Parts: sequence; structure tokens; C-alpha cells
Amino acid sequence: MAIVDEVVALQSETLAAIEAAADSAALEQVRVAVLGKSGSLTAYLRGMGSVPQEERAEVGKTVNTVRGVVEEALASRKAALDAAELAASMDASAVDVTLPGRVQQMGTRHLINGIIDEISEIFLGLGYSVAKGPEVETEYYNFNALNAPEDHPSRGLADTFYVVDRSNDAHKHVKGESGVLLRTQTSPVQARVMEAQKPPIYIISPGKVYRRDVADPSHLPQFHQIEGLVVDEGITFGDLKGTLEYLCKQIFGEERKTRFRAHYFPFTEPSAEVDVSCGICHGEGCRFCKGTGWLEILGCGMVDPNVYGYAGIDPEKYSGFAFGMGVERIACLKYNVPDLRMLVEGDMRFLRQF
Ligand code: 2NL
Repeated sequence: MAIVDEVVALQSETLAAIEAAADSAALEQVRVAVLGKSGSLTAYLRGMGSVPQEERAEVGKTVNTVRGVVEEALASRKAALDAAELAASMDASAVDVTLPGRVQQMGTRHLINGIIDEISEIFLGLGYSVAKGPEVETEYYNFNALNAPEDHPSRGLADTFYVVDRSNDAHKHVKGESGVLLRTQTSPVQARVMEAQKPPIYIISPGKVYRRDVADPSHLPQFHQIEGLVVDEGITFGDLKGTLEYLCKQIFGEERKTRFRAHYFPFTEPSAEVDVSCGICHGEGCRFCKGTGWLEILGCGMVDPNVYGYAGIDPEKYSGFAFGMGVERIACLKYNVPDLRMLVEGDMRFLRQF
């Protein structure tokens, strides 16, 4: 075959190989095999010297034409392959912006913490401070320092969670050798403040308390309490009444009435329970207030002089009052929730309403 025909045949082969190259790496192999340093078309250019004189002009012209045609075919195939590869990689990493986003569920503050904050704000506005103390307490601060008699039923294993029980120990009444328990009220916080700090004292102590009860609509084994304590010169029962009436109106609304009923607590004398008029029947009597027209919301009284004795405060110089309320109970009364257990079940359909 004449050399010119060989070169023309090489062009057809090369164009077919370029068309068949599946990706840019395969295309590069074709380019090197034909136009590279030892490529098949390059070999014809290098070998021009040995081409017979009469063929040389035509062979040279053909080789140059073929080189132009091949270079153009390479460039156009390379552009097509690059575009296809870019499109494939964009498809592979594509984000479907029409899919719905993942919703981040926002939590809410629990109703109980909301009520604690609300009542704390009311007392902060009256100049009180918030006091905190341990939930694992000694029997001394939880009972003795609050004038609870040795045989008081709430001290028993049936009513209180003991961590260390020293009820058979002769030294149990000694402050440093007392039993250890989960506090049944937050009063031990106040007993500690009275011991550490001289009057005037204006504090509230919110926090968790524990009682050995089975959960039912009106009891929980773990709940929250807010207690308050005022000790100053010249404090009277009138100060107690005014403070708690103000508190009730702030929590439940101006239109609600309050009443004080005589009661007994070991740590206060005289003592009272406070009722607020029923928000459902407005005093007429209904199921929610069990027909009485009133809802019990807290206990209170003038601090018993014996309690000052434990704290080293002079009862001739100072007087004061104290009160305690269950936060879960207040929450249920405020929002007409029929069962305390609904507050601790963690059902977001219920809790999100507050
Ligand atoms: C209730 C009744 C009450 C107190 C708590 C108290 C504290 C000190 C001295 C005297 Cl340091 N008293 N606390 C007084 C009266 C009642 O709680 O029904 N709580 C749920």
C-alpha cells in the first residue's frame, strides 16, 4: 500500500478510536498512541527522510491534514466527555431542594419550673432572696431543728425515705450524729439559713422534696415545694395575712378570695391553712372544689419560739412567719388539671399547652 493510503487508513482508525473512547482517560490514551512522542502519526513525520522523493510532497501534506483532523476530533470528543462527566458528578451529589426539611423539635420550659419562676419573681419583688440547700438532708435539720417531736409519724420509715436510719441509735438526736434522709420539705434550708445568718431574714426556698407516698391524683412521691420565712423585729400575724393574700391574688387573679382556717403544725404557733375561692364555680360549690367553694393552697403560721431556740435567735427580740406550698398542687389548681400525675408523665401533647 502506498504511504499516503496508510496515513489515510490511520486517520479512519484513529477517528473510530476517538469515537469509541468511553472516558477522558481512554481518550488521552488514543492521543498518546497517535500524536505522542512515539505515536503512529508522529512516526510518519519523523520518517519523512526515507520517503521516496516523488511521494514526499503528498505524504507530508496528507500527514499534516490528518494531524489537523485528529486534533480537532480529539478536542471535540474531549469537550463532550468532560460535559458528560461533569453532569454525572452533579447528578451523583445532587440535593433535592424540594424535599421537606428536618423539623427541629423545640423544647419548652416545664410548667412546674414556670410556676417556681413566677412565684420567685413575686417574692423577689417584695425584697426576698432565694435560698437553696441539699436534697439529701440530716434528720436533725429536716425534723429536730423544726420542733418535730421524736414520735411524729412523718419521721417513720413508712413516710420518709431514709438513706441512713439511726432510729435505734442512742445519739440520734445529736446534731452531728443524725440519720440521713431525702428531705420531706424545704424547711431544712430555712433552718440552715437561720443558724448561719442573723435577722432580718426574708427568704423563700423552692426545690424538690420526697415523701414515701404512692402516686395517685393528689400525691406524688417526689414533688416541689416553695417555703417562705420572715424573721425580723415586730413581725405580726397581720404581716403574714397581707403577704399571703397578695401572693394568692398575684398567682390566681384579683377576683379570687382567700380565707385562713386554724390548723396545727409542729413548727408554727398559731398555724393556719389558706384556701382560695374555687375558680370554676366561684364559691358556689362544684366537683373540682368537692362542693366547698374553696381550694386549699398552703400552710402557714408564726414561727414557734422552740424553732428560734435551735437556731440561736432571741425570740424576745424577733418574731416571724413561715409558710409552705406544693408547687404541683398550685399548678393543677391554677390550670384546672385533675390529676397531679399528668405533670410527671412527660406527655408533650399535655405539657406543650403551658
Ligand atoms: C404545708 C405547710 C409549712 C412551714 C411550712 C416553716 C419553716 C421554718 C419554721 C417554721 Cl424554718 N415553719 N415552714 C410553716 C408552716 C407550714 O408548710 O402544707 N406545706 C406543703
